Amino acid sequence: MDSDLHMRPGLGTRFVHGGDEHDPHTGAVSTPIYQVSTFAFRSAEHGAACFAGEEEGYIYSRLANPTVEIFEGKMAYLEGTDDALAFASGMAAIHNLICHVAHGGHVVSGDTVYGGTFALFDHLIPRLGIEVSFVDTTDTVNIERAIRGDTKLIFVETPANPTLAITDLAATAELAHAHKILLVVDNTFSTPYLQRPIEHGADVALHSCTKYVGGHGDAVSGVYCGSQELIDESREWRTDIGGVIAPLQSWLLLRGLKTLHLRVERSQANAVALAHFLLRHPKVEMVRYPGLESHPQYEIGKKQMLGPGGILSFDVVGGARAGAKLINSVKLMTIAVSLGDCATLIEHPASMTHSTMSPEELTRYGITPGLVRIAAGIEDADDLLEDIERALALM
Ligand code: LCS
Repeated sequence: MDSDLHMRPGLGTRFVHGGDEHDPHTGAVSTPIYQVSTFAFRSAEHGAACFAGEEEGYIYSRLANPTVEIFEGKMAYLEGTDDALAFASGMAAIHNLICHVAHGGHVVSGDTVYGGTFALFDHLIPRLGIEVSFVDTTDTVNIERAIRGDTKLIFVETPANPTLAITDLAATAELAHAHKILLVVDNTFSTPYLQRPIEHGADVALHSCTKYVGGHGDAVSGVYCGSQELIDESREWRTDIGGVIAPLQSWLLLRGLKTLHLRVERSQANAVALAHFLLRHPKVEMVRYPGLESHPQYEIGKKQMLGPGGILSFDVVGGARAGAKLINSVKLMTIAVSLGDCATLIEHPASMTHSTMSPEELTRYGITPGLVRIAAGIEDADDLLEDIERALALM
């Protein structure tokens, strides 16, 4: 951003201008894609000095790449952290963070998280000697009870996928710091436009950039933002484990960020319209959306989020069979997992995104058999309402 601009520009301005300067060599307005795996050294001595860390210079794109660094810098700017590190997927970001912060220790995780995160925490990470306790983080008493002497971090999704449960960030951060452990927030659903966890005391803000950051359903990637010390350590782990983001993906995400505030506003307006429509519909049993006063953590959501976001879930009268019929009956909405796309996506968590959980776990964590999740896109609200109204009329 031009240094003449005042220090705290509006949010939209931050998304358009913040963190990515015009290319200093050419003045290119769009960040160049450094589609390159390796970088030439001036001499043997120069190469040795770069490897020894005595001279600054790019070496190899698994270690660092200019396009990737610009994306990471922009995410750190938007989340308000010293630095950020980007990965080939959201799951690669979570894996890196958990392995390097929690190795040999214990993690307290929210009990409603994306099904892939649950599988990593419940099925795989314990094999590496990392224990995970799943608790309902909407009540900090549950978190406090689960903290042990070897707990290294608290991991929460807020709002959570797919129940939209909200965790009080400020209260959880206070608890984490009293025990000298990190609070990691998966901020995928909110984006740094609607919620900036660091401002509420969290230590790390993490994203599946596959969603709103990219925003066009064409890039799988992830990132996390935190202190310089943390990110420097994480970089060492990423260098040796791999899972680095590609330059082209970074460029797609930089392009996505320039319109994120507009897309999120529109997606949210569509979700608000859908939530209010579904709330009144006789064939719908329960609507879970942070923008409804009936949401159990409505007040906390209002306190820490700029708006309720673009994702909602609900139960259709008649359970799983009715949910499937509804999903099969929509015409405009696309039956697909993922979220934060321009197109509205509809899915069935119990058999799709959260099928990594057993029927008992689904019940325990409030993912009912008939739950349907809609991730609103940026179409016209009237068309989405007509689509869902027509589909519900067939039930
Ligand atoms: N965190 C959250 C909150 C997510 O929703 C997802 C993916 C991830 C992390 C993992 O990111 P990825 O590796 O896919 O980039 N959520 C998905 C979903 O709800 N439908 O499909 C993927």
